[in-house]
Amino acid sequence: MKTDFLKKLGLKKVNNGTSTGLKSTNSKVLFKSFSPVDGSYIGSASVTTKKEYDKTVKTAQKAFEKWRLMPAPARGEIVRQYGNELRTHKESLGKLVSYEMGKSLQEGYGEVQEMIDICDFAVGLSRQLYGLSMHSERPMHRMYEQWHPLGIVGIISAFNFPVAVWSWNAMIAMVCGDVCIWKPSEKTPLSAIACQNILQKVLKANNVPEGVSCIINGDATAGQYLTEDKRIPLVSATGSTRMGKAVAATVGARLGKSLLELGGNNAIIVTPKADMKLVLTGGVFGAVGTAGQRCTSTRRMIIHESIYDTVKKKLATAYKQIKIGNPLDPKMHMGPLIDRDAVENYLSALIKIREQGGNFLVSGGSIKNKKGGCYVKPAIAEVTPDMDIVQTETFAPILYLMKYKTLDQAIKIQNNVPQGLSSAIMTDSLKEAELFLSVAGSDCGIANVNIGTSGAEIGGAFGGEKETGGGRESGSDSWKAYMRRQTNTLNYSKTVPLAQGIKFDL
Ligand code: UN1
Repeated sequence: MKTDFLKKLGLKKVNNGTSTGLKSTNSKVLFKSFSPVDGSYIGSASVTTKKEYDKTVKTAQKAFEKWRLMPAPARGEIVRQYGNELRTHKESLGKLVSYEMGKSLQEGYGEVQEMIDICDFAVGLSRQLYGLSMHSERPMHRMYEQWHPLGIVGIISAFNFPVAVWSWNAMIAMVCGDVCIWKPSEKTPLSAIACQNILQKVLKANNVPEGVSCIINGDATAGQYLTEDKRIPLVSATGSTRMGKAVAATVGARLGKSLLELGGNNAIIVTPKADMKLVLTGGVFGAVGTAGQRCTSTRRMIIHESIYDTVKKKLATAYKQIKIGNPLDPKMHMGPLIDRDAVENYLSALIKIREQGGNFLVSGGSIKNKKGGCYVKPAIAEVTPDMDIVQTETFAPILYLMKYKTLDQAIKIQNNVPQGLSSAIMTDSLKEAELFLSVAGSDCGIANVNIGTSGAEIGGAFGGEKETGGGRESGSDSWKAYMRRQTNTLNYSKTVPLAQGIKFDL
């Protein structure tokens, strides 16, 4: 495999994952990144020690003192330049993401495109961090609110979107005046260091302190440095529900803020009024795209009994066309899972499905003869909604099919899981669509009509309810999570009238 893209991204065989990513490291503890594509060793990153972490926080604190005083549109200018750099590096960064994480090349490029898009969004936002003004109940008083940056934002990101999800957080936080410390997944450290290398070049060229964007590397211990640290007012974490509960508990215990984007168990309801072409494209991409490793992946299809057999047949035929192999080959639809553990999880889910009475329409299983050892076949299982396995998120390409009789029943099935991220209905009926989107409809953070559950645009607020964690990132007014609101009352009269009509004369 030709890996000339590594050089273009300033990556060496051993990379310092601490602070700036540019300096050489003294750390003796390294962790290696292997590609799930062919099992090759790509490079190593150094594990951040506690001492290095503390140094990083100090660098970030110092940077914050300067960064917060820069006008927001001037901060936007830095983000604009970063967006341009990403345009230049789209090909090499997209390839690295695909090679290190295993998603298809198109999706690797797509991820970098999301980064570019969020930069554009953040640039515009840098002139729109609006606060309201209110009418005071007292004469000659003015009341308004302003938004100030929080300080250091800790960002813990997952392997499945090794670069885009960081940028949703970091680019917004940066225009808000915050500085960031990023703890990327230990499964994809090089993609993170590449982003950091590119950003550091922009910061340096503009004479902006390097601590505006820092990176630390390691396993859960490095994440814990952030969650336990009182100097980090906000920790934004993406990953499993199990991880999110630990983050929320630790950050909550010190009354810090957390922004959580956790597991999903996303369903598509297919009604008799559905356009079958949309069902197939939206459903199959949702289930097998990124090898089922998106938090928005389609895990369940809830199909009306009158069309159940037709949909089933069409899905089985569509799955026969799916090409599995090296994700850097544009002809492939699906690459490998991230690592051997993920393959084992997938295989044990298949066993549980059978044990609990599920019936395989497409049997799945691992593919042994491919290099790297992480390739699996996508599976489809017919189940009933009450089975335990249907309540759990297995981060793999397994699609569950179930039947419904009435739309109310379908909505109940869709909502009756612990997670609440994304959902969709396929229908040409306005009434069905509106009911699904109404208060009596989907309980998820994302509810779509005639598109699948995955592939959200950056312009909307991204996130979900229940065990998904309740956070909202990226577009709309998600920026408010990265700032503190200050209510100001200003008296320009010569007296001090008290609110609520209280008299207090001296
Ligand atoms: C994730 O899987 O954590 O909506 C994020 C989507 C992507 C983001 C997924 N834009 O599928």
